[in-house]
Amino acid sequence: PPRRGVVVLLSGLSGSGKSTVARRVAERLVEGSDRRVSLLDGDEVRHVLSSGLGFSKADRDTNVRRIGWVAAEVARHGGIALCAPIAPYASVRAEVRAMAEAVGDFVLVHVATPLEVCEARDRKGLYAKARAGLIPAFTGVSDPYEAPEDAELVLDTSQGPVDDAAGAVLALLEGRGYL
Ligand code: GGZ
Repeated sequence: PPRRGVVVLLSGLSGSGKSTVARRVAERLVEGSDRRVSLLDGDEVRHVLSSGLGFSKADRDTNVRRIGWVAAEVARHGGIALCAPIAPYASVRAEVRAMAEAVGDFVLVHVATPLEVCEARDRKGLYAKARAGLIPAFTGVSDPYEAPEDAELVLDTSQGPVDDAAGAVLALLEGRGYL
């Protein structure tokens, strides 16, 4: 029988390492299991699924809801959907959890790399621009991030290599019988 699908939502600040961890998990799932894997990465989603949306609370909620809907469809068909938006608001994360649990399973991973670390990395120069007031409503600087209180897993990518963080996600999936 087809195995149960699962939605993995990696939530965290810009630069926290969500996408990197999600990509590594996807690679290792594709190499090491026969599961079908979809990666709904922030950049791609914003260009295609959510083009035209900005960063108001309403637009972020719409973005995360759309990601959750697509991910739940993947899970409905027995796949593993890895999603890596900031997803700063608890209420819409709870909506995604409910959508996923209606058709499969849900795992919330809080990529809790500290703001100071994300800001020091500043790989895209966005934090500097946000501090200079050039990007309004930037998460962690001038817009909220509601830290999850219901995460199945908490990671900090400043505490070790990406492979360890990805390994923790895989171990959790394995523990739930998905690998
Ligand atoms: C936060 C922003 C903003 C603002 C542009 N606030 O490091 P990045 O560049 O690649 O990841 C960030 C991405 C966030 O989009 P998400 O779809 O993940 O956000 S949400 O879940 O809240 O809908 C960042 C860039 O877009 N970016 N402006 N104001 N991040």
